[in-house]
Amino acid sequence: MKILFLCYRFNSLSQRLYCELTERGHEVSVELDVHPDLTVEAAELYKPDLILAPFLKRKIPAEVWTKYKTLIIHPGPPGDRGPNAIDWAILNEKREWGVSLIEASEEYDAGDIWAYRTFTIDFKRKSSVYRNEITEGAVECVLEALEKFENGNFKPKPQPDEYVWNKIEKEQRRINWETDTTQEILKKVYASDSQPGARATLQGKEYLLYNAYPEEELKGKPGKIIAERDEAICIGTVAGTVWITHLRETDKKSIKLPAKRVLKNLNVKEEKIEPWEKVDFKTYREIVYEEEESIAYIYFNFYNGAMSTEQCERLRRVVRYAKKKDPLKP
Ligand code: THG
Repeated sequence: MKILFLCYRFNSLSQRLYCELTERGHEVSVELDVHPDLTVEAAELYKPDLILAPFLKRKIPAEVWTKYKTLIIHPGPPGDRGPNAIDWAILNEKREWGVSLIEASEEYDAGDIWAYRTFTIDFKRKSSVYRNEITEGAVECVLEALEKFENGNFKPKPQPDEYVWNKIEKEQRRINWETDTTQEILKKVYASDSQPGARATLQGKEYLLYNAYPEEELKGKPGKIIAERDEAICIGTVAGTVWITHLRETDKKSIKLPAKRVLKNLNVKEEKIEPWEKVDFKTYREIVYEEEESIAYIYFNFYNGAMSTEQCERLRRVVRYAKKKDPLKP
């Protein structure tokens, strides 16, 4: 089949679907959403059998979806509509969530359902839900819908009673150090993970916060930075502390970096934990070394999957430790 992808960006889900479909012999063309006129033109030039929108924020012009069957991946269960769907799911502590393949219509996400999957999400960060549960579910939905479409006699189902989300306002992602519990702080950072970040004041200035971890040992005053570890910072809450690994200044040109590089005058204690130390409380650990039945395991959970020079060096140190240790010779 000739399939046209309409996407805001060729993101991880779009790339995954591209591979799944081309591997099955489909011809896929990708059109980025630059302007509605270009979308119309792309459809007219390519004349696809089917249009898929794996990751799209803007309206597909009626000229397109009335002429070509157009299916949209929505990161929520049937009946759920609107932007920031996963963010809302996390903020509202939903346990049951889903992904739907919705036929494009005039109203956002209000069209009939071609396929959907449901799953449980237990207090996870947005990027993890998107890249795992949503992506796996979306692939299954798309393959199922292609079969239904090729068979030719499938009638998609109207949506159940809808719930329409609004766009989340900046203020709803703001951390209030004086009143938010650690759980509420984690929730706001998890819901805003990767993009756009949770807002908070640190050292009298506003920042966007990313990648939070609970901490059970250290204590500190709400909103005060009390320690650092591997370029992450530990901040006091009303009842404990929380780790934040990445920060961004709020102006448009700034970029997300390890917290210690963004806060130029950080002067707090380094709370070091060696990767091979046994720790039985929740905390932030960038690299963990474990041994089991003469096998050494090194876990390195680097944010966004890219390594900085410093992280390479920290990892190399642990690899050296493992090599020297030679667990085969007790
Ligand atoms: N039909 C048509 N086009 C579509 C969809 C559709 N394009 C993609 C879209 N679904 C994906 N879902 C949504 C749902 C709601 C909103 C955007 C995409 C939305 N947007 C706000 C607005 O336009 O005012 C802006 C929110 C934001 O910027 O984040 O509400 O079903 N034809």
